Amino acid sequence: MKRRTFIKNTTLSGTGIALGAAALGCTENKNTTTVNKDASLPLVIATWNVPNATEAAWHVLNKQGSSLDAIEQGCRVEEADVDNQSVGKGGRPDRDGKVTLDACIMDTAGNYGAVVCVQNIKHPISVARKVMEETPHVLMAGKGAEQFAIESGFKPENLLTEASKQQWEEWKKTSKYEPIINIENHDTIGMLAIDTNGNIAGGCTTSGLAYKMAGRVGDSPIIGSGLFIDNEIGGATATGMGEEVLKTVGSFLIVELMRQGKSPQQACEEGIRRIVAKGNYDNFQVAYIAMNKAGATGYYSIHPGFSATINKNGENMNHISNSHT
Ligand code: SD4
Repeated sequence: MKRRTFIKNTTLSGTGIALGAAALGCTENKNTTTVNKDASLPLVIATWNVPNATEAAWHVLNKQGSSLDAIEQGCRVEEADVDNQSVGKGGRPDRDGKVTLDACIMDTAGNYGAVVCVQNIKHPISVARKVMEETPHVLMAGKGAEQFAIESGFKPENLLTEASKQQWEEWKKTSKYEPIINIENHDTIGMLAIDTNGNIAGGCTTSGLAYKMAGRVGDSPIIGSGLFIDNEIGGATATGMGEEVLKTVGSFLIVELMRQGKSPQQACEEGIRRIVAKGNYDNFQVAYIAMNKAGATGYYSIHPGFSATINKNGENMNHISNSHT
């Protein structure tokens, strides 16, 4: 029998109540529920505890900005934060000591741009947006992506901080290739935003699995896996062991499940179920967040320890996720 633990949400009522309220177009206000048609818009949700990122996104949304601008601004906050060792500058390197970044973005029209394995550029989310908006392509890799970024005005810089370098050197002493997500490597930011016009965009940015093999790319920059947006239905994004998300095309699956009538929460749970159904999930973590056109949200993970940050009405709330185990 699988153990199923329900952890109380830190701030809001239980997920079911939250979803029920959102489905009704209501706001939750501590102990009361008030009917208010557009109360849930605008709104931003991101993986992990990233209040600075969701706040930056909220500021864009609150000024009637687009969900796409909100996503870019929100993701940039984590990319610039050297204390977040899973994203941007300060990210943990691959096993050769190189920081290689992956990011993607999707707009409300279903356009997509991404960069994979790009070095020396702190803001891959912005390069991904440029790929989407200024090239005929959708996905650029490695040196070519870096060259495109530099030609577009991005300043190359060393992304390996002293802290990440020292940890990598420590790791090299044993050289045990055992990257376990959620213990040594989390905080990849996946973000979904819905603006006042009800349009949804999303982004995902990461330095990937710590001490990965050179050239390894996970789910985060891959359309349908680390992120998928269908502005008619909603969006989903992932964090955790990218290989498992890729094999189940997790984010696309979740959006399609919402199209078939599942709530964001139900869809995230089914996305996780597809992974755990294969067995052998003890040593890795995967988590999803999702949002639908009504501004209802969902989040779910394989193991405890995952949380999602939601900024609604300018107020950040970190929600401890329920999980399969
Ligand atoms: C990857 N999904 O590269 C990313 C890693 C991650 O929190 O999400 N870390 O597989």
